[in-house]
Amino acid sequence: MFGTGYMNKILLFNPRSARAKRRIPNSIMSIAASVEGLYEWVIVDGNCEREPYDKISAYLSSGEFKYVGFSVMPGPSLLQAIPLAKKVKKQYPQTIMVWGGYFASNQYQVVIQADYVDYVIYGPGDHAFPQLIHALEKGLPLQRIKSLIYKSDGRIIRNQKEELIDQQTLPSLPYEKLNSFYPIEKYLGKGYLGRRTLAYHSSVGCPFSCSFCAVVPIYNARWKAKPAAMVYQDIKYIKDRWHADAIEFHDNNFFVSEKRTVEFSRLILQENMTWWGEGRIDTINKYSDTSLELMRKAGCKMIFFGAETGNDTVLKKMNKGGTLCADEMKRFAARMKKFDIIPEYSFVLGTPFPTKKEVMKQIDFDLNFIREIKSINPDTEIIIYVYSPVPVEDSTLYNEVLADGFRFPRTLEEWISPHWINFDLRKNPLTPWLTPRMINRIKDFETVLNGCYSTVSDIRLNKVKRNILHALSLPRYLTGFYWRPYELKALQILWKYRQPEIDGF
Ligand code: B12
Ligand code: SF4
Repeated sequence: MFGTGYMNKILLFNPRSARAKRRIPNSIMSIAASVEGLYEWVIVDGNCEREPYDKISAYLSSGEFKYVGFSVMPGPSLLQAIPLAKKVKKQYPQTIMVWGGYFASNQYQVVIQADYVDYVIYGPGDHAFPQLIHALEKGLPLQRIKSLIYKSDGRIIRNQKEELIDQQTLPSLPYEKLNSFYPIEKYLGKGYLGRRTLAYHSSVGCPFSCSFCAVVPIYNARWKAKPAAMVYQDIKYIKDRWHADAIEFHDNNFFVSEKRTVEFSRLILQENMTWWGEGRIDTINKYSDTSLELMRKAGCKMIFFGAETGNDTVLKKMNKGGTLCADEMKRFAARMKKFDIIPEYSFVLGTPFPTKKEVMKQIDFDLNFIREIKSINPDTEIIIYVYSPVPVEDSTLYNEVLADGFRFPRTLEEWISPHWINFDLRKNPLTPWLTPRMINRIKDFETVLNGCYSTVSDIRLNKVKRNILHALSLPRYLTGFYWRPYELKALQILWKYRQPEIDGF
């Protein structure tokens, strides 16, 4: 059954987000799934197009498209999303522009104020998007559409947020149709995990409320997952149809339920696939040895963990929750050695303190803590972020940040200035308490650390290059002399050293 004819087709756009490796665009695919069978839709993926606007314009000039949906996360994808949305609205003013995704949800005020965005859906769009299109098609009121933000008489209206959707009720993603726009094989990238890596998203939200995390304002400490059997079925289908041999789970917190992880591991065991996901140290540390052994046997090769800091007081300020503490991080790094699962520890450096001296002291404390983790389990991969505030309202950390004078941009255009793009990349944020000296200290350490222990996920970096980097950086690492490691930086640029935190995992 298709809407009311040809004039209400939907164009869904996924702006370019990665420099190289493409991934199945699960966000925009979920939105496509939500209108599949109801309205005609097409996908334009900025990651697969040299000039996405040409493709968009070719569709829109047919006059058959009424709705344009943009999936917008922060960072470099804004560099396409913002100018292209503006251009679409200018050239095709009759189209209705809807934005969704993490950026649109967390920064909705600035998004909805742009005169080229008509509607924002904050949080999951699986129900809200088809409901919005239906209401617009039928001229129905919008007040009851949960998670919708719109303008009315110059005011911004933010409807009530929808409860989390039971994930097993959601339709399967329209892979075959995506394949008709862009070959799925091209989305199954070669990487550390395998030759054909599938990106899969099996749960939404997270049960925790860390005050630096973008998941919190959207999901408010709630988590819902697809059952293990459903996850397995989807993966098996892609494996059989397109020969995927590895899986990147894109869930914010894949491992919340030991039972589900174990069930999934039992099912996937026979498929000979490798996989990776994100979890919490204190959650997985409560898994039994038997579960961890099974996971490894079933292909779990590496797990990403938010370690954040080695300072328990800062963990508290971050509202990290659970039982996570520096001591557990150390014990867990040691425990993972036994199972041959690589722990990937991510740290958030540069949180605010009353004085600059204290900020610097904490940075140095964390750098030393990272070294300690490396000495306990040298295989631990280290990811370093610099704290970039997210609007977690009413959290101690965010309130402190506002009191320190931090402000988000007031227009969408400002978000695409180079320093705000860097802010999004969580590498060089413009927080008032960080000085260039502090940022350099973090970056210099990171360069030396990456030289000494190059990430295993950079598959292009051969043994010879690794050895050269290691030999060159070792004296610096051993003596703690990180200052201006230009020689290492030059080699990393020359060899296009891959940073998982920027290029994806
Ligand atoms: C895959 C991924 C990427 C991919 C690219 C994805 C792509 N678009 O092609 C790569 C690896 C390149 C990447 C990079 C970055 N990412 Co990223 N990424 C993710 C990840 C892991 C999965 C996204 C996904 O597929 N989700 C599955 C879908 C189903 O969920 P969803 O996106 O929320 O979509 C739902 C709703 O948002 C909404 N929706 C989404 N789009 C639309 C569109 C419309 C029209 C509507 C109506 C609704 C709607 O409905 C969907 C279905 O319910 C998320 C974390 C996560 N679990 O979501 C982080 C995440 C989005 N990334 C994040 C960040 C910060 C980045 C980076 C900026 C920095 C970094 N260092 O990681 C880089 C920069 C790249 C860039 N933006 O250009 C943050 C965003 C934080 C924030 N402040 O908002 C997240 C949340 C991770 C995190 N927990 O911190 N990322
Ligand atoms: S545990 Fe991870 S995903 Fe969950 S709120 Fe904290 S940082 Fe975010």
